Parts: sequence; C-alpha cells; structure tokens
Amino acid sequence: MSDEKGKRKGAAVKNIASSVTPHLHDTAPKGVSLKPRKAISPPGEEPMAAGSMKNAKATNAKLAQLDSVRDQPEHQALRTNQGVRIADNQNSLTAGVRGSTLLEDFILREKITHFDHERIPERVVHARGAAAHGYFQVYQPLDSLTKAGFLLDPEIRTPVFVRFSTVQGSRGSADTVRDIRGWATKFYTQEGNFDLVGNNTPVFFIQDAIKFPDFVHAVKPEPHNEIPQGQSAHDSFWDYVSLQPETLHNVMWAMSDRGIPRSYRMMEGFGIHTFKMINAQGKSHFVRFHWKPVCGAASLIWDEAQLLTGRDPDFHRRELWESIEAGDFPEYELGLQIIAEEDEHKFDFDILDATKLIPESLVPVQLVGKMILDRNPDNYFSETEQVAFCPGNIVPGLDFSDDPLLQGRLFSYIDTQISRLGGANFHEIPINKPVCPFHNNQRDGMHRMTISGTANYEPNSINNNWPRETPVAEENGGFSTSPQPLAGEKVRHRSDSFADYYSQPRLFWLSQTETERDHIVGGFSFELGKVVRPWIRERVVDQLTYIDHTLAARVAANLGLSLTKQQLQHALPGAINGLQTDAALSLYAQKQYPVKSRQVAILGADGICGDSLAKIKKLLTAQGVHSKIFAPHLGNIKTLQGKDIAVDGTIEGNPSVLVDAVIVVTGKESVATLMKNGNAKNYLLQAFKHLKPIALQGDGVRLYQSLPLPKPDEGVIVHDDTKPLIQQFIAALQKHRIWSREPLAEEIPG
Ligand code: HDE
Repeated sequence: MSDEKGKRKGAAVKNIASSVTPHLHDTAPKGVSLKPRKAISPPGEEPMAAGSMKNAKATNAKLAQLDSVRDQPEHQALRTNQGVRIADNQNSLTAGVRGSTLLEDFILREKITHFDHERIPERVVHARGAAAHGYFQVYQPLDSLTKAGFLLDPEIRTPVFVRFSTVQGSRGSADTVRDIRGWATKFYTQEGNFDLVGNNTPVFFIQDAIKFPDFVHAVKPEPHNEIPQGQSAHDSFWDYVSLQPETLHNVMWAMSDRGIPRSYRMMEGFGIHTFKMINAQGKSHFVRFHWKPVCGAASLIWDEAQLLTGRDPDFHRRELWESIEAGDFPEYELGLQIIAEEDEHKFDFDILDATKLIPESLVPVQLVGKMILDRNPDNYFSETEQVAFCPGNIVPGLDFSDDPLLQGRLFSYIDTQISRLGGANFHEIPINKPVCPFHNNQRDGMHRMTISGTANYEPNSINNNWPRETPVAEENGGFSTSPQPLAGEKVRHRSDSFADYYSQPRLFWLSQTETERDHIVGGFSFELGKVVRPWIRERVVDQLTYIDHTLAARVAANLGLSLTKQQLQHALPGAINGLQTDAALSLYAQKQYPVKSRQVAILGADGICGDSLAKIKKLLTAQGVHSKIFAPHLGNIKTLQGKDIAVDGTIEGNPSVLVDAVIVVTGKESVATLMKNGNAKNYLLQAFKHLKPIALQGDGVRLYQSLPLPKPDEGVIVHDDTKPLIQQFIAALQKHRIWSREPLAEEIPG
C-alpha cells in the first residue's frame, strides 16, 4: 500500500449502533470543527452589504463548464435565432403604415412563436424552489465506509447545485407556508453525478411508492376549485391522514415549527431512506444522510409566517440570494448515521421504513464534511427550473436499500423529467451534465445536442469497440451493485415490521419543549379548523389519541370536540429501544445560536444620534449581523450631529416580520417622529408579539412606553450606553426568540 493510501485510510468509522451518546464519533479533524456552531466561518472576512456582486473566487469545474454556454450579449448586435442582424425590433412589417401585418415577417413570427412556447410544465410536486451553486469537501477520508472518490480525499472540492423547495404550492406560491421543504443536492463528482434528493424532515408520509399519487392528490389544492394554494389546511389532505395512520409521523413534523423554517440556511436536511455505502473491499454498511446547518436550525412564528406570505412571498429565496450576494455564505455539515449490516434488525422498527427515523441517541450522526453555497445562479430558468434530480443518480461506492418508497422513486424522477423537460436528452442540458466525460451508445431523441460517431452499438469492430465497459475495481472501477441474497414469493403484502404507526410520533411529541408542544397543538388546531367536514376532524383527533391523550384533548378542545372515555383509554405505545425521548428531535431544547447572518432593523428619523448609530452598526457588523436603517421616508436623514445618513428603506416597506430583531436609537426628535408614525409603532408591537429582541437606547424607550406593551422583559434591552446595550442585545439574539414572553405575547393583537 502506498504512503498516500495509508494516509487516506484515516480514522476507521466504527459501527456505533449500540452507542447512546450523540455526536461522539465525528470524523471532522481536531481544530476544524466537530460541532456546527464552531464550524461557522468568522464574520468580517466577507463583504456584508448585499449588491449584485458575483463572488469572483467562486469557481469550480461545474461553473467553468457553464461558462461556455453563458450568453454574453455585451457589444453584440441583436439578431434572429438564425443569426440575421435585426434593424427594427419595434415595428412589424405591414402593408402600408395602417395596413395589415404581413405573414412574411419572419422576425415577428420567430419572436412571437418562441414566446408562445416559453413555459414548460412545472414540477408536479416541489414546483416552487430556489437554488444555489457551491462545493462540498469531506473532512477525512471515509475509505473504511465507501470507495466513492469524492468522499475519500479532503483536498477535493466537489461542485454542488442545491435546490430548496416547498412541496404543495405551485411555482408562484409563497415561501413561508406551512409545508415540508425539499432539499435536493447534485454532487458533480469525478465519477458521475450523485443526487441526494431529501427533505427537511427525517421521515416521509407513506411507506410504499404505490400510494404516492393518492397522497399527492390529497395534499394538492382541491380539484374542483384549486384551493388552497401552498397549504395542507383542507379536507382532502386531512381525510387522507385520518384514513392512513402511517402519515401521522410526518404530519407531526409538519404541524411543528419544522413546517415553517426561518430560512433555508437554518434547516436540517435528511436523505430519509436508508442507503448503503460500499468500500473498496466490498464491505457494505447502511447509512442515513443528514445535513446540519452551521447556523443552527430555527423556525418562524406561525403568525409571522402567515403575515410574510403577503409582506414578502419571496422571503426564503430572497434571504438565500441576498446572503450569497453579500458573501455571507450558507454552510451545512454532512452527517451520516452508520449501521453495520449485522445490526439491521436490532431496532424496534424497520430501517427500510421511510416513516421511521433512527433516533440520534441510538445511532449518533457523524459529521463528515461541509457544504458551502457561494454562488447564485445566473438564470432562474436555465439552472433552477431545468435542473433534474433523481435519487437513482448514484456513483460507485453508494447503493440503494430495499426501502419500497425509495425503489419507487428510482423510476419516477426520470419519468417525470421526460415530460417536464421534453424528451430523453435532458441530461445534456448544461446544469444537468456531469463534469466527468460521458460516452455511450444511446442516440437521437428530441433536442439531441451531442454529435455522435458512427458506431452506435456494442460490441463493435467499426470503432474498435469504443466506448468500452470498465471492470469493477477498487479505484475508478465501473459501478457494481452490492451483492445481496434475495428469495421469496411474489407478494403484495406490507411487511409486519412496518405496522407500528404511533410509537415514533409519540417519541417526537415527548421530545418537544413545552413551547414546541403548544405550537404543535396550534398547528393541528389551525389546519383542522379549516376542514369543513366534521367527521374528518373527529377522525384525526381520534388518531391523535393513539399518540398522546393530552395532545388529542388539547386539539379536541380547540375544535369544540370532547373525547369519550373510551378514546382516553386507548393504549399508548411504549419506548423505542428503551428511548422515551431524544433531544435531537427538539428544535429549541438546547440551543444557543450564532448570530452571524441575522437581520436587524434600526429605526430612526431626522434627529437620530449619528454617533450612537455608527457605533451600533460597527458592533453588529463585527458579529456578522446584518443591520439596516429604516426611516419614515427614503433618501437621507439628518443626525443630531448635523450629518446626512442614507437610509436603507422605509419602515412601511420593511416591516418587522422581515427581521430577527429591532433597535431604536436615541435622539429626541427622531423618537418623537417615530411616536407619530403608525408603522413604527406597529414595528415594536409585532416584534414583541413575534418574540423578537428589542433594544431601546436612551430616548428610544419612549416609543416602547407609548405602546400597550408589558414591562420590558429579558428580550427588551433598555440602556443609554451603546456597548452594554449591544452586548445584552446580542445575548438575546443568541436565543433566537424570547420564549418566556410567549404567554404575554398571545394577548397582543395580531
Ligand atoms: Fe419526490 N418527486 N417523490 N420525494 N421529491 C419529485 O421529481 C416522488 C419523496 C423530493 O428540487 C418529482 O423532478 C415519488 C421523498 C424533492 O427538483 C417526482 C415519491 C422525498 C423533490 C417525485 C417521492 C422526496 C422531489 C417531481 C414516493 C424526500 C424536488 C418533479 C415514492 C426523501 C427536487 C421532479 C427538485 C420531486 C416523485 C417521495 C423529495 C414526481 C414517486 C420520500 C426534494 O418525480
């Protein structure tokens, strides 16, 4: 074995199925980062102001490949698609100036005809999405697990293209609806494309692919009136849920705060299914894939999420776009749960069942690498819309499991691309092309780009039998499926090991903080409150009694239902492999957040103290916090010290739902103006209601005092001096939201 190979061996990844301590066996080298919070890139190294800057440093094999097809129209003549220079792009060819238009006007016909065909079908699910380019690097060689080249060498930066999405709504729907988020990553590896097509929940609604069309029909808007858009709060969805208890686990996640993420950079991601990794010696392990956001996972408040659908329907895609433009790149660590083949049956559930997660307390997530998104697409349609993901795109060293949901997906994605992207050659669309060479004997079809050679079959002697097969080998070998003995009768029968639908929803419920439980009850109550048919509401509540009696009783009370004695005696499921709770299932159980990338509004008007403002901005920037000055009008405001300061936007146009926290800077005249401004007053009312930190400097406290708000709490920082004010403000921002305020906040009108 060469030295290089010896080095690459690295730390062997052990089977940890029997371990109960999370995050102990991370393979990140010492000093790089084991925990997402430590891995955050220091603020201040990157530009902080959003502009239309393209990150010049962001380059990789995929971006270079795309450069060759990027249109560069500068200093170019306007021409037809046939290359003819156009002299007049304003007037059609007519018989006389007021006469009829002539059919011979090929310039008009070409332009209109192309326009007529600009639309392609949107995705049948996950239609609404936003994407970014970036790269992935493994921390240490994972050769004890896999022979996939991009996981063997920490020096290799593998280009990626990531598309985040909602599931239910159409392409123009709002970002902040309550829904599952899709999270699809295309790794352009040197051995071919690997697509990790996951969601922001670790489980799915159904166990078998044959149910997918029924499930999607039920969740999509109702067929008669196409209502509601981007939401599951309607009869057909809950009818399906009430009749198919296997949906309940993912429904619990969707009704929790996970259904309304703060941003795409603050979500966890999951490959959901069990996959396999195969090493060079042919040894196979089961794995589940995770993405851990370096900023920590956090969500919106439901009232805020609903307001945002109107105030800024593009809230998530804008945040992703602007932070990349500002050089504040979203970062995520790739995590693996690894299970030795011989441990497959050690669990109280079936690891092939996509409605079950593997609790992190049973199998810790090992952080093995990092993904950074550092470049926005140049064209939404060409890249984000035309990208075609498929869970069947894997590379040597990876393999599928027999999860029946996964098996169905392997077929569906290619099939849907053929109609969505107009034929079998969608792999030639630039965003979908691998960065490694690809040659085969597939030919022709709609929109073929490649000019193929003479021999289109194999074996052939015309072209000396090129392109040829590659034998399976430790390195750079052809793909081989991991051998697995199979036997059995052909049956249509769900395995009995898939039959328990209630234990994991209960584990999820019991693992939540009180605040999170309140939100889950709120989520169910809101959605079921929109259901028209009373028997559907009743059946869902009945299902909840098998998960937890308190949960069911609280939702029932909100719906004006009462549970029978018999319902309250429904037996509840027991622990899972001895586990009653798992801290990893809670968003807010143990968190202190990094503040980098957080958005803060600074309110002011003429007469603001310019010195304080400058100091505050400096202190925030040093922490990587983005701050913007909002005033009653655009243009400049005059400071106490007589200087003009440019404002970033109006208070009206940038309401508090767009930011994480708000600061009112001192200045008598400035604060007096704000006190007469309804939008400024509403700013503090809503920020308080949505549990956001509020900092009031000097005179700023008067704005707060003029409002019907309770006495300042731990999240309302009042101070004259800038330094302690911002220190305490940052400490409050690290909590994400001031949860202790929630009971009082509920009394503030929405
Ligand atoms: Fe998908 N899914 N899905 N899905 N899915 C699609 O493919 C499908 C499932 C996911 O940003 C479609 O190109 C079936 C699980 C994401 O372009 C379609 C089944 C998970 C995206 C399709 C599932 C996902 C899709 C629609 C059950 C998480 C968006 C358009 C057997 C692990 C990717 C398209 C993007 C998209 C089928 C279940 C995630 C129709 C049949 C489970 C993130 O092919």
